[in-house]
Amino acid sequence: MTVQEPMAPDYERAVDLMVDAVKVVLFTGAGMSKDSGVDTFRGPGGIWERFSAADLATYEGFIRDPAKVWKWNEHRRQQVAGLTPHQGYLALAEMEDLFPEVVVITQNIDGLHARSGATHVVELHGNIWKVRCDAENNTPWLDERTEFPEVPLHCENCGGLLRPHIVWFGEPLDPMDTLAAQAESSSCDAMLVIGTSAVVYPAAGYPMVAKQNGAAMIEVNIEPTPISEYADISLFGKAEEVLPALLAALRERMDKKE
Ligand code: BJW
Repeated sequence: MTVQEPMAPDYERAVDLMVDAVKVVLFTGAGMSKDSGVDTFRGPGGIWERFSAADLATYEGFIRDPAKVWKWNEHRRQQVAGLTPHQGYLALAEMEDLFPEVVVITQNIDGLHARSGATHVVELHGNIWKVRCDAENNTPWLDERTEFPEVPLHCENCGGLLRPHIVWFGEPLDPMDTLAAQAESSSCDAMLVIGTSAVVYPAAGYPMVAKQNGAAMIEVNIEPTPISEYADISLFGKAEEVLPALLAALRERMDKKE
């Protein structure tokens, strides 16, 4: 599908849907980071057009060639380390001033929500800045190196393979994360669904959990997705433009109410 010109977003309607919310969930995907310079996975120019998901995003691919997977992730770390969260990220972090409870549920592994100041983030697909030992299957730890002495990385404790703390295809998500995502989605008053193609499960199911439990659903994307027909409104445009505008519209309405 080609990228369409953004339609005029209906911010007033979105504000109506959000303004009285106590809990807001911000559900994000790769499109959220696109405007900071991180590639999306699908669509024109997406990662899966140039790289093999079977090689780079499955456990079987990792065991076949761990050095290749680590090299790719070293490259992505270098890319992400040099980026700044865009204005849309800052707008989402600022929403914490407007609502009693704001929770980010993200499919992204780049850590940009935390870097932009978000305080409550559930990372469904892991974090590229964490590693764990494949042999010991232990608790992941932070490893923020952008250059590795060797690839693949090995565990200092047992000599086994270290792996990125990323959820690959066919792997279960951390039950603590899915429990949190289910609980937050089913108890929120409004969910913003930003920059996701909504095709990867179980993550793609959480917007519907929110909707089925009575939350308003506001989508932000450059083009329609499978979520669009269930959304109360879709704001079509880039995250870096739509989110600051939405924040401004929310602030204006809230200031008037005071
Ligand atoms: C913009 C923009 C701008 C662009 N502004 N917007 C049910 C049916 C069929 C299959 C399954 C099913 N349930 C499970 C499966 C299997 C599979 C799956 O869902 N496959 C589908 C693809 C068919 N799911 C899994 O395997 C999951 N595990 C699992 O189910 O385990 C079960 C199990 C239980 C018990 C024991 C064992 C197993 C795991 C999924 C892991 C996903 N991992 C990845 C990447 C890992 C690799 C890596 O990064 O190193 O996570 S895949 C990739 O997709 C990445 C993303 O988080 C994820 C979602 O993508 P996202 O974020 O939506 O990005 P895109 O690129 O798809 O979309 C970008 C969007 O942004 C687009 O809409 C653009 O329009 C928009 N956009 N610019 C705003 N400027």
